[in-house]
Amino acid sequence: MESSGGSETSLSRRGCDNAPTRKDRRVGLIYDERMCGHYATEDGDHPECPDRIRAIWKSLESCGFAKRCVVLDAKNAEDNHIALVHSRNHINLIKNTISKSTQSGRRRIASSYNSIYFSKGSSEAAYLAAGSVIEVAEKVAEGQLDSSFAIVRPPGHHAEVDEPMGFCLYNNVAIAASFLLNERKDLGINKILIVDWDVHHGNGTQKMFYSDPRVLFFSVHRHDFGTFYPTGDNGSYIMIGEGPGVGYNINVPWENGRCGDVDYLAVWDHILIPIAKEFNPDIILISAGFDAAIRDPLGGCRVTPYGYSIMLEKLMPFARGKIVMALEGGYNLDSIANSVQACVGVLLGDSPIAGSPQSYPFESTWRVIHQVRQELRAHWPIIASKLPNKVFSKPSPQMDASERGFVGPHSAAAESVARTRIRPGPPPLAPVLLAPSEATAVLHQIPSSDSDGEPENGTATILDVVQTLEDIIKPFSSLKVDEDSQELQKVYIWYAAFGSNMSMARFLCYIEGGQTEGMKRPCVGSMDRSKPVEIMWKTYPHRLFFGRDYTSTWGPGGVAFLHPESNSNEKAYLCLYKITLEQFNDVLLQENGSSHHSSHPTFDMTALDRIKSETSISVETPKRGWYHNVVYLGLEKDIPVLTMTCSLSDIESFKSGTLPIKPPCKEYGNTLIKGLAEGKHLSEEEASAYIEEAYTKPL
Ligand code: X5A
Ligand code: ZN
Repeated sequence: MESSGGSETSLSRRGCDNAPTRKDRRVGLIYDERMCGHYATEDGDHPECPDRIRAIWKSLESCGFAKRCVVLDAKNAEDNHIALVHSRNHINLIKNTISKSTQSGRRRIASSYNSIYFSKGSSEAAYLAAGSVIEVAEKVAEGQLDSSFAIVRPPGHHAEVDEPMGFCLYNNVAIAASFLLNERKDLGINKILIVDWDVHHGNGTQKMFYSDPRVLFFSVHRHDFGTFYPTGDNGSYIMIGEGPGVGYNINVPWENGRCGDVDYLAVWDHILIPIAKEFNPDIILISAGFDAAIRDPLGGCRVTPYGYSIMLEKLMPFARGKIVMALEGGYNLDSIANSVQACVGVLLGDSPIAGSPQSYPFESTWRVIHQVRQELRAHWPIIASKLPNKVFSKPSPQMDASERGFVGPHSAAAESVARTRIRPGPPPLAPVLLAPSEATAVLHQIPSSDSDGEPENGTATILDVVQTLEDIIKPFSSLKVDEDSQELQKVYIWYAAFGSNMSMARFLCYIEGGQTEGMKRPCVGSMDRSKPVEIMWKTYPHRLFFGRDYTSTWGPGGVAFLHPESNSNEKAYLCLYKITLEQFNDVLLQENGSSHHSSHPTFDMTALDRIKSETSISVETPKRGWYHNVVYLGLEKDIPVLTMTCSLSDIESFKSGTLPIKPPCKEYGNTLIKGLAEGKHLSEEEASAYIEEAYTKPL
């Protein structure tokens, strides 16, 4: 692609192709091809690949940004600087062991770590990545540069004191922070804010500064209740630091994927920015992963280049603009190239790229923001005020059924507009997303009823104002993040359960998250956490049976399947839940062992149309579990009845004995009986006889 701006992937931006009228800020850039010498030798498709930084560099060159920046040479980090955060043992591993080993030796060593590969050039790349971040951080701290972006790999934020992890060898950002604080005291950098917006938790960085109040570490990441990489509790919001560092570690753990611009901006407005004001950093280091970007294959989130540019723009007023960005993750080449381009434009001082935040923050976003603020309120009084739980009443018809909850989100859009339209003067760069209580302050003159900002008597007044804003809001609400899911959540189906999901409590785990007795691990739940709107029991002339020998939910034992080839001698009891097609997709994903919510539905409207004539459809799920065969069981009150079971070829294998027929384990069996008894068509005795027959009678 040429630098003339004809590139399809380059962003529309004033000043991208033409020189801006005002003088560029001095922005440092580092890129070095030698960092491509680190690559996965066994796995040509490894997401953390050399082309990542090549794609970024190419896009910065072709849009003309590279020319407008100060391009610096990459530098090797010195061992004594690395040793500020890593053990000598770890340095020895990266410096000597992996360079001196044979390829098979490297493979063996790498396999003893979590998500790590090594190649011949890994050591050199790791030294250049760490050294380059030090280099730009030093130049920015000295004032030779206003800000900078280090396009480095391998990434760093998962690297622990004594071990590489999660594609990371040296913790580049932590090393640079420690370097400024300990080796360049003369530069007067006493307080550092590290913003880690990589979609994964920055476990390594957190640990390195956990008791250090000079470093405020802020990480926003998918946590999915501890099931998302790097898994466990370290990324939880309760991890706020220790000793003198209490209050200086802030985690914002998403409960689910699909978070996008508005979710991140809500967190910026309600947590990060107020606290950054209070902390008043001398410099900001950004662990800039772009795996929360839309279309990233690992992240499952939806941040756009516009979103990243606003997140960055909102940090520019701090530390007199001294911002050092270092690449972490990000695995869709186009997404990372466009996102970095958007950020470098902001650093250069260009006017913002076109875009607008879409839709409203998720209900879960407000929940998480609330939890984080509660946890940190004692340390940061600025966020001590309570975010009210329910301020406005139910959304109006055109607003309802939004996949994004009505608690807060509805009002958030209103407030955005309120600020943009009601306030005098030019509209702000980006809508400031306000909590409902803070909205009342913006729409001042409207009395708020109590100190918690939870209006009772004042509700009508606020609602009136919101109502009058409806017309202005409409253009906002019609901007859809994901056309598909907007459609899916308006379409109802009956999900017919024949296994443990016949027990309402068990099934609700797929909707609301959590686990019931006997389950080995919790579910993430659906994006739409509303309960089934109707429940009905029915029998079908199909055969229930139990096969295979293990489930991740229940452990060892058989799993319930339905043999859907109609046989009038058979009778299966099914519990029908009326849920949305979107919820059905979320159930389908969880049944097939995925903790992800994919942004593209597996079973969409087209599939729903098709299944009526084809009877069953095998769907693609990320992990392809045992329940990927969606079966159509007819209509009930004009609504399609769907269930999910194994493939017909699996059924053949069960018949021939290639796959085992097995009874369910005790906990699973109990839940099944409980579910059937809830339906009131069977007594507990009849239910257990029905279950027993299902694994004793031959198929
Ligand atoms: C830096 C980064 C992700 C590791 C995922 C391992 N690491 N499954 O994004
Ligand atoms: Zn990541």
